Amino acid sequence: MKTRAALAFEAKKPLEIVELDLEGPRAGEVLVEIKATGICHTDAYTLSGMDSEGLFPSVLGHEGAGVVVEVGAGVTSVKPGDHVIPLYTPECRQCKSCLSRKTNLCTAIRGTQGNGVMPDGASRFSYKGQTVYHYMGCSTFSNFTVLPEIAVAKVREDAPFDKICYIGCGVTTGVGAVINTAKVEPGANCIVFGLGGIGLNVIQGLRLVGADMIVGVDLNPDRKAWGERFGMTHFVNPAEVTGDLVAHLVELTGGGADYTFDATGNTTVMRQALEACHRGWGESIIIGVAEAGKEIATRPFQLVTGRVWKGTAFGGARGRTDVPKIVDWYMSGKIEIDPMITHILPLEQINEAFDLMHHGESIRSVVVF
Ligand code: NAD
Ligand code: AHE
Ligand code: ZN
Repeated sequence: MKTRAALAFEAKKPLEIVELDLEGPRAGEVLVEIKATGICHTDAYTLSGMDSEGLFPSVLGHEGAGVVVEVGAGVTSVKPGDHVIPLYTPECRQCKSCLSRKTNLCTAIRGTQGNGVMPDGASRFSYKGQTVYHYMGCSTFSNFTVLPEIAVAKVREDAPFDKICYIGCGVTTGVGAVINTAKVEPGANCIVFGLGGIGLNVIQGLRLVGADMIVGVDLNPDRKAWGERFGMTHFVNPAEVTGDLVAHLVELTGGGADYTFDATGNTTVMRQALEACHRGWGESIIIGVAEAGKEIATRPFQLVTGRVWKGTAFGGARGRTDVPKIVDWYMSGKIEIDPMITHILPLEQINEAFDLMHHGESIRSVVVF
């Protein structure tokens, strides 16, 4: 079949709207009509050419929602007509990682996913006879895409696609980092670095669990009002701090934070986030993705004296189990999504969504098909 898609021909170039060829689902796979997709900073990161797994030409996008159109042989958990959210972190419920109950990082298809192909080693996308790669196992910048059955979460049918697509990455990552990874307790003092599409969801997660102090740190002064809108109690703009930022944050939080979160992807900020933790028990959660070649550093003393460095992918969420629950939380008003979706655009304007992100003018842009 043919599908309209925004194709990344090569790094650093605008996406081009083209008609691709798409093969149907094979055994264990589903064909999904994508109705809406968010644009996450990770898409921009891969398009920048700094992702060590970045492949071109490819169909980017990993924050979608849509409807199952067709299923391949042996598929039992979803059927045509079901509403689904694609999962870049699948949940096979059979691999060592899924069975460990210690991680959400299912390993069933991670190898082929990182190579831009389906589990059988081939791509379903092509353009004028040339292979086009899948991205993060999702490729939601295409109107139709093929996914393994284990990489879709079935969700309720009354939830709006143009809002719940954000649960496919940003919402789940931010809220999940608080609940699943840090396991923040009521009354905690916390600092969130980077108040964008992910960081604001960390903030609303902290409000949800009853954190006391929610400090937001961002270089963009416009983010103060955004943070306050979702529960931030204090705002710090590093550009306005005289002296050392870490010392300022340690003093503000009465000796350091119980939990800090990096949602910038900047390795200098990651160090600041670790060192702004309270001596003896503070935990710092890395959410941001840094470019190939970047490394994090701190004095071992920081860890010897009880600070803990952790990371989180997809907020520690087990997609097929947790994503339908997060959709319920949104539908019941427990978490907010609508105000964070600042721009809705047609596919033809998808490059504007990247510009808005880079200029700090959007929280989340969503493309509707
Ligand atoms: P975004 O562009 O919407 O937000 C980033 C924010 O960080 C902006 O508000 C920006 O002003 C701020 N910022 C940048 N540099 C800063 C600095 N030095 N100090 C303070 N603030 C700074 O991006 P996003 O979509 O929210 O993504 C954030 C990061 O999270 C990216 O690195 C992205 O790749 C990553 N991410 C990780 C996961 C995961 O599963 N671990 C999931 C989604 C996104
Ligand atoms: N290919 C990248 C990996 C970047 C990365 O860490 N991705 C996150 C999701 S970001 C979503 O916006 C993730 O899920 N990581 C776990 C995994 O298995 O990739 C690189 O930098 O090499
Ligand atoms: Zn993402």
